Amino acid sequence: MSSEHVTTVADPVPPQDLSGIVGHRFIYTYANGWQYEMYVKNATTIDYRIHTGMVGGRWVKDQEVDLVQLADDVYKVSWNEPTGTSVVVNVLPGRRVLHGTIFFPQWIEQDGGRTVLYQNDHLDEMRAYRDAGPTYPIYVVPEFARITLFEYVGEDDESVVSVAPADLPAGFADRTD
Ligand code: FER
Repeated sequence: MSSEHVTTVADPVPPQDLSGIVGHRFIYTYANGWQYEMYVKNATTIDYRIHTGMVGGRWVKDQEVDLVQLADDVYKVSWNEPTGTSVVVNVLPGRRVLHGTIFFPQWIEQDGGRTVLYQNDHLDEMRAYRDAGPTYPIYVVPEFARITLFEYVGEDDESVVSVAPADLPAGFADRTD
């Protein structure tokens, strides 16, 4: 292998250009019908709302994530929640395609309603539920989704995700572009 193909933390292969996803808001519906909204606030932070599904109504700001570009038009976002849930989302904006795998601890499968709130006001409570479990077996939900809206709204804008899903104008999540 020639030295220009060595991958390192400081200089990864492929070289990273996150401009196609950072500062963007997208709304998508998983094949199981669950509708989500993600705002990539900057290269390390997302805000999101869950419009419908098992934990519809839940919303979160300032979730730290790992965000990478895997190839042209292919990004991967991964993180672990204070609830213990882990998520990996692969995003293909140009193709309007996304694939998410959610790894729920068992306590959320049994009683997901405990996470349906503005999580930022309940972080210690969520960590206590996480630590109480039960955690296993993990409930794995791997699904494709269709991106119905993908728009540039700018970086670090706290107004993009600032109200609960239920308090949005009628039809907000149904806008398409
Ligand atoms: C997603 C799938 C799951 C997502 C967030 C979650 C913002 C969060 C799940 C949870 O913690 O309840 O595509 O995007």
